[in-house]
Amino acid sequence: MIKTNFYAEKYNRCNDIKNIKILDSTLREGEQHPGVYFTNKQRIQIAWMLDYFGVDQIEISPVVSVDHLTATKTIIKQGLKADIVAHVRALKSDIDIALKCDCIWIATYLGISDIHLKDKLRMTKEEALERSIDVVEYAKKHGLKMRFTVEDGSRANPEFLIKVCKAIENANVDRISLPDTVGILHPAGMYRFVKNVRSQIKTPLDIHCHNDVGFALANSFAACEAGADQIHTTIDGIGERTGIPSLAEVAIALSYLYKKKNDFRLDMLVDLSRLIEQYTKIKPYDSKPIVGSSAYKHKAGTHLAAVLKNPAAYEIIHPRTVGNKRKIVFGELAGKTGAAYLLSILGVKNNKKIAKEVAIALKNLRMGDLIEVPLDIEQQKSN
Ligand code: HCA
Ligand code: CU
Repeated sequence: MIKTNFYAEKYNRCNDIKNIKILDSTLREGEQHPGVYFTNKQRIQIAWMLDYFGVDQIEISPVVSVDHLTATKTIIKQGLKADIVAHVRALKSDIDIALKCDCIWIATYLGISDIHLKDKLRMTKEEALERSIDVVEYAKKHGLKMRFTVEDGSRANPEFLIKVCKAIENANVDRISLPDTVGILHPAGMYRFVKNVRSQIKTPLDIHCHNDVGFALANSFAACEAGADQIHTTIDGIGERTGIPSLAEVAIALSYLYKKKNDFRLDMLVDLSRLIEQYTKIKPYDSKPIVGSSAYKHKAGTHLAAVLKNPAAYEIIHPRTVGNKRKIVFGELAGKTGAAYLLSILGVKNNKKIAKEVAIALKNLRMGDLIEVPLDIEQQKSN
């Protein structure tokens, strides 16, 4: 069991949460992010790395282009541990394309909110219900494992949502995805939304949260507390508009805050993020949790003084655990301890007076962050 803090762990205790799985959708939702397009070689490499990292399912859409169809087929042939889920529209013709890939898992989606039915699909509720049952029966008849996504579920009439869920459950759907497609719910709202479904439906539930207001991560866990057992992520959280929760944040929250046992190779998280940065040219902002370049930088003099004694004073997880690096930043906030440390790195030892003067000089220079150096205090102590 990973220890973080006795008291915090008491606050965080959460008995009713199950073992949560991760479906990564970098290759499907991620490619819906503006400007993102992977080559097939990149898609295959991303799938391998996600599998090695330890996600449970990897989602890709074979219907977007001929290239995507080839990528889906090739990735399925690799025999990875993770299930490869072919994401398609709720159309028999799309399911036929998925079947050509020799997939075991498919996911189909159909908008069921009034706005999607009326203005996007121009369909009545009865037609949508019939279509949902039809596609599930069709997929099951072909021996597929199937997830059905009630798209825009958080804005759908709850009675209709339950009606669709019950009908597809009766048709033997294997999983149901409850998406907050436009990121409109807050965590308590998400809890009630999922709880209502959970109390009437037995089928395992996925949760797919969009981040339009910044609640995607919190909502995903609120949904799990209400009974969902698989969270959708992408590397760095890329996706339509503002995306969905990032794999790194979900994996770390699961392991450290919710204390769920898993075999994730957490030390790959920064590598995964850098890989996506290289392929998409989208640099994660520096303060992005876990993978950001500032996630383990310490700057204020009081922080430096504490971190030099024990980094846990300001870090809950060792940077090496997630593949990141700790750095200390010397500038106008460095203070005496920071200045003394800077001097020691430069070979000037035990000079309190100079350290004081350097601290004042750094402050007077008003140049912000002058210099950054890596700090591997554990390594230094062991030398
Ligand atoms: C989309 C829809 C979707 C589907 C989610 C899911 C959403 O972008 O086409 O299949 O679980 O946000 O509703 O991504
Ligand atoms: Cu989505």
